[in-house]
Order: sequence, then structure tokens, then C-alpha cells
Amino acid sequence: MLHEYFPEVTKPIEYEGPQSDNPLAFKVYDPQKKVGAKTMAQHLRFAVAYWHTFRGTGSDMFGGGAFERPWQSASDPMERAGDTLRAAFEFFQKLGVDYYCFHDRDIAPEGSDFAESCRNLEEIVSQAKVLQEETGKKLLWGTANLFSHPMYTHGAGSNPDAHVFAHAMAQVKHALDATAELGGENYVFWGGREGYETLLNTDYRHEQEQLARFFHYAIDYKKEIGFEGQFLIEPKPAEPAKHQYDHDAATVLSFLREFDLLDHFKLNIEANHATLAGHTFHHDLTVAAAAGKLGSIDANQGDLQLGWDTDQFPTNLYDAIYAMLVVLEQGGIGSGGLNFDAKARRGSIRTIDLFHAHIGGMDTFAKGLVIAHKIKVDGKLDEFVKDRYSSYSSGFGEKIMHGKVSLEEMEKWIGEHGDPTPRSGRQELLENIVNSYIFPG
Ligand code: XLS
Ligand code: CA
Ligand code: CA
Repeated sequence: MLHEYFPEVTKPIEYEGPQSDNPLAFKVYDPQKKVGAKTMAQHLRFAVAYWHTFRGTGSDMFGGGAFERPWQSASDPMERAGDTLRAAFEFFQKLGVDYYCFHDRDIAPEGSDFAESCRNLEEIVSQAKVLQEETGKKLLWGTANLFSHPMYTHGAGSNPDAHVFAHAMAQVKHALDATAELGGENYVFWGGREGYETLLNTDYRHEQEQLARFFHYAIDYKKEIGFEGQFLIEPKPAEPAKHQYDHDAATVLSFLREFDLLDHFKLNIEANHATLAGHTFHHDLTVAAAAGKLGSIDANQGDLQLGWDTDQFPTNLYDAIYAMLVVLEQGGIGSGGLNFDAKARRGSIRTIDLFHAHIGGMDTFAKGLVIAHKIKVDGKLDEFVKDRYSSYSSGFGEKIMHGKVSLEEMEKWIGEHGDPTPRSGRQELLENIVNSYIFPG
């Protein structure tokens, strides 16, 4: 019998419905329940974030670790990594989540030099592969941590020192190998320190070109090893860097277009990063989806009173509804999923808190899915929007959209038709319609 890290959870978490008062049960998320043509599990593709859930210590800017995790107690780093991996797979099985995500340095410890770090990674990947085969759990995405080590203080791909660039590329090579070996469905690039602290020491154009080069090399290597997963870039405006180059969805899309990278990437949109950029989650999802580039989601939420990345578990139903409206509109999340890039609060020190946190996030998004699906099927909102733009689908408006009218012709047309009549955007009515799906009948 393997060591049990979560003995309080005596059986897998199951759906018990809204009437259940069992805190270790789903009230909405019922993995096999069909919503339209797909099951909830197929729509939502939930993933656990390895770094927060198994490596998080509860530390913050004012204090060190607050959690005592039983899987983190061994003094030997590789033994600790193995214990952590087994705890993770026990957690995935008991929670009933199909996917997980990791950084190379979450799952395997940094060695005394690069070669040792690579060997550590390979060893843990081989253990993870066995556990995946035994449990049927899958890797949603892997990534390289190119921001914790002091060598990356001035960036990785955008570092002014070519030596650091080469190290970062070598690390990406191994993280890609690890992701491919584990059948990862995506690979994420989050550029935590790809940005600047001051423009006084920064050649902005050079760093942009370097970063583009970094991505092109990664694409070449992806082709070389035949990795079929989707490449994703995750926008974030700041933190840890003062200014990050992948500021938000629109900035990343324009960078990808400028440097001929657009065909090779989609976006991984994180709720808390969107709000840090001064947008709503709904906004950044919409911007990505409108370009056909919404690839995956980091499902968390920030605290609007705090100006930093709090990475809380998502409990806001409106955000979940709006997110799922965008996902349903584009026909699903594809090879992506909903990764809980979220951490239990520093004060939530028990391991059982990790279950409550995930159950809450899963129920919130399951409810968001159900409501978004109803809104879509009823079609009232879509009809309203369609009608709002209908003047472009025929007659003079259609000609405008096809670029067929000159400014002189527009002037003439206005002369004939007079000034336009203002039309209401009916926002309050639409908000009430959304609420009508939430209020109990
Ligand atoms: C940090 C980011 C990071 C990425 C993966 O703020 O969210 O965790 O998701 O490197
Ligand atoms: Ca994230
Ligand atoms: Ca975050």
C-alpha cells in the first residue's frame, strides 16, 4: 500500500448535486453529464497546477513558508521530488481531474549544474510517465521556469547577454523533450522576466528581435523532434518585471504578427493577468478568440482591491459564465483546458483546503458552462448582437464592409438619407437577461 498523503479524503470526490451539504462533493460538476454534444469533463478539461498545489509554501513578500506538506519533508531533493509526484497523482485521482501542468523546476530539483538539472528532470519524467500510464492522467502543458534562477534576472530570451539566451534555449530544449515524452498536449511560454526594469539600460528593439528569435528557435526544435502539441504564449503586463513584453492578448498578437510567428502560437489567457492589465477576463478572452487564437485558460481570479497577482481560486460566477460564452462561441477550447493556476491562501494551511479550493473552482466553471450553454441555445443575446450590426449585411452597409464605397459616395448617401437615428445599446436589459439564467426559477 502506497503512502497516503490525503487520508482525510477516503474516496474520490463525486457529484452529489446542489442539495448535498458534503464539502467533499461536487454540487454542479458532474463529469459525465452532457451539456450539448459533450460531457462536462470534455468541455472543461480541468488541470491542476503543480507549482501552486504541490510546491506552494504559502510564502509571500513578508514571510517564508507557512505550509508543512508531508510530501515535502524528505531531506534529499530527489526523494522529495518523487514523494511530491506520488502525492500529486493521489490528488488527481481523488479529485477526479484528468490533467496537470508543470514547470521543469516544479517537478524536478535544480542540480549543481545544468547537466545535473537535466538528469534530475529526466528521472522524474520517467517516474511521471509510469504514474500517467497507471492512472490515465494526462499532461495539459509543460513549460520551462525561466524566471526563478538569478541568471534570468534580466530576462531569458530577451536577456542582454547571449550566454544567458543560450542557457534559456538549452533549458527550453529539455522542457520540450519532457513535455513531448509525457504526451503533453500543449507547451506554454510565460515570459515573467521578458521585459525591462528601466529603459535607460534597455535596447527595446533589440530585445524584441531577440525574443522573436527565441520563439523561432523553439519552433524549429519542435519540428525537429516532431512534437505535435500546441505552442501557447501567456500574456501578463508586469510582475515580476516592471514591464513585460507579453503585456496582454492584443500586444502578444501584434508581436506575433510583426515577427512572422502567428501561425505557430495560440494564447493561454489567465484571468488575473487580464485584470492586472486593466482589462476584464472576458475582454482578453474575447480579443484572443476574435483572432482565432484562444488556446487555453488559466482559471483563477485576482483581488480587485490588491494591485498584484493574487492567483486565487475562481469563485466568481459571472466571470465563469462570460468565459464559457467565449469558449462555446469558438466551438470549444480545443487541445487546451482550464488550468487552476491558483493557490490556497497563506492561512489555509491544511491539505484538505486544496480539495475545497479545487472543488469550488470546478463547480463555479461547471455552473458557468451550464448557464453559458443555455444562453447560447436560447440565442437571445446572439440575436441582439446580430441585429445590432444588421445594417452591414445588406445594401449600403454591405458595400461599406467590402470596401466598395468612396468617401464622396458616403457623403452623397448621407445627403440622400439624412443623419442617423441613435439606437440604444440596451446594456441593462442584456444584464437582466444574463441574470434571468442565474436566478432560481
Ligand atoms: C505567473 C504565471 C505562470 C505561468 C506559467 O504569474 O501565471 O505561473 O502560468 O509559467
Ligand atoms: Ca498562469
Ligand atoms: Ca498569475
